[in-house]
Amino acid sequence: DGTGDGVGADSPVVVVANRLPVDQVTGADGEPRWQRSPGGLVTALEPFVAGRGGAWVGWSGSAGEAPEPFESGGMSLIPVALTDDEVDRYYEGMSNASLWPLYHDVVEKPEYHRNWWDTYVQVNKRFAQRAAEVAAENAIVWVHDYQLQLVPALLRQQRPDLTIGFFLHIPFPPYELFTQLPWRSAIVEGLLGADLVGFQRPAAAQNFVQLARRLHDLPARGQVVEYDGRTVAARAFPISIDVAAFDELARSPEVLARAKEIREELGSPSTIILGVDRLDYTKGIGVRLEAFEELLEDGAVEAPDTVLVQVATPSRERVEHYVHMRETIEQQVGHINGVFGSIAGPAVHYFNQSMPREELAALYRAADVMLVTPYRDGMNLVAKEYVAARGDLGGALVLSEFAGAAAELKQAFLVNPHDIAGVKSQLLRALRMEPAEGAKRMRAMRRHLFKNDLDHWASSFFEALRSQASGQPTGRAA
Ligand code: GDG
Repeated sequence: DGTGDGVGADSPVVVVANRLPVDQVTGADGEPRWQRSPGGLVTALEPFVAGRGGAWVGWSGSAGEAPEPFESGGMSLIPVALTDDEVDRYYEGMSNASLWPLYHDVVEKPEYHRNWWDTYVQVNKRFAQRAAEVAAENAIVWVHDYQLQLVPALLRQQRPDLTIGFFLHIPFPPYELFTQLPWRSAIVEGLLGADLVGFQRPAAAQNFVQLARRLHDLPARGQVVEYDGRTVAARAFPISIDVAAFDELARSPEVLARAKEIREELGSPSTIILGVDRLDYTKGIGVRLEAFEELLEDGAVEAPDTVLVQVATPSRERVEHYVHMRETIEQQVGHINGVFGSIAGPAVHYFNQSMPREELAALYRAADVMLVTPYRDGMNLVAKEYVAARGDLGGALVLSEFAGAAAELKQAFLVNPHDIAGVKSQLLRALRMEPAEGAKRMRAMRRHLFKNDLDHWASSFFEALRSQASGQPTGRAA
């Protein structure tokens, strides 16, 4: 790369994430085969990984023996095996019933179990071991998310030649909450193994630096912590979507025709309100139902002239918190429809199903108001997809201040999801807004998104990682 630091634009890259970028499906012949997962993350990272001996280390998604490594899309995919017990304790337990609720401001009470933690350590070691085995000399390793926070330090112990980046997709809590965690020091030390720790928001990066200072007494200048004779940078890299691709999908004749058809199939209501989320307690689905119900009660809106369509994609169905929340939501929907539905149709159209991307795009295009009301969310890509889908400059976005996306989509109708009165009044404003005003807001948000797409996110992270690594006092050998 000309700088002689060995960390160049063409350094081999290894991605380490809980899941591989492919899903195992059963082909028409009944044989299992691999299919690329739909997520935008894969598309964004592929150019950095593929074609330079790059690899992706991750779990296949089913318990039991790991398949042999294989090539796909120019990358070597390296499956990591998890037993049934490990899925229970590392994935559903420690990751999704301890860390997930803790990092989302204890919206639900996190559970802490020593055997979950022991398994988390054991699985993190396995991921680090596999990454250490496959990474070429001086390679760049990019570790993802809360399931693998110990990997950076474990990897550095074995492979000091590597440049290590970490990105956390979910929020990072303040000192006062984080320090609940019985294994708080181990997690911070795990992350400090990286050269660069990336977060969705600047506040999360600050929380991390503060923890390093207060918990570990480490010197820090601005966003850079000194640790173990190196420096560790903490910075925000707000993630995005492939905006152009989503825009194009939402303009396709098929999607436009389907959007029209959706409105007709709903009984041609004058107003469609939409929610799309994984069925997760952080997403504030109940808040939306409550606000909508009160507006119906107040007579401010009427069903089925105004309907709420809620897609709640099944998620983490074996974790107890999720079982409860689903029951509560379904009861709420049943109640609203019982009271406000009619023979002409329900007030709330609820789907506990996963839908094709094209169908989501058509729903975005059909929706007059998009409701995104998480209590806490790292970013929230649904809000960005809605804006990307509205090339017609129609529609309005109601967005929680507690989603990372709120820092960027400033022309949305921002709400505090804990304040039902506020959600109701913002929803009414969005419903009653003049089209010209809506177009102005949408245009501004789209302008921001087109400049800040997923490629921009991935390349800013890599650029910052390279520059951080080449500035290390130890100097990575060329
Ligand atoms: C985590 C963080 C952060 C949803 N239902 C269906 C479906 N989806 C797609 C959406 C969107 C994605 O799933 C959800 O992304 P979000 O960002 O909204 O939320 P999380 O899953 O919680 O993601 C979050 C993200 O990581 C990235 O860093 O933004 O804060 O929590 O793309 O469209 N897709 C399809 N069918 C569905 O039924 N095809």
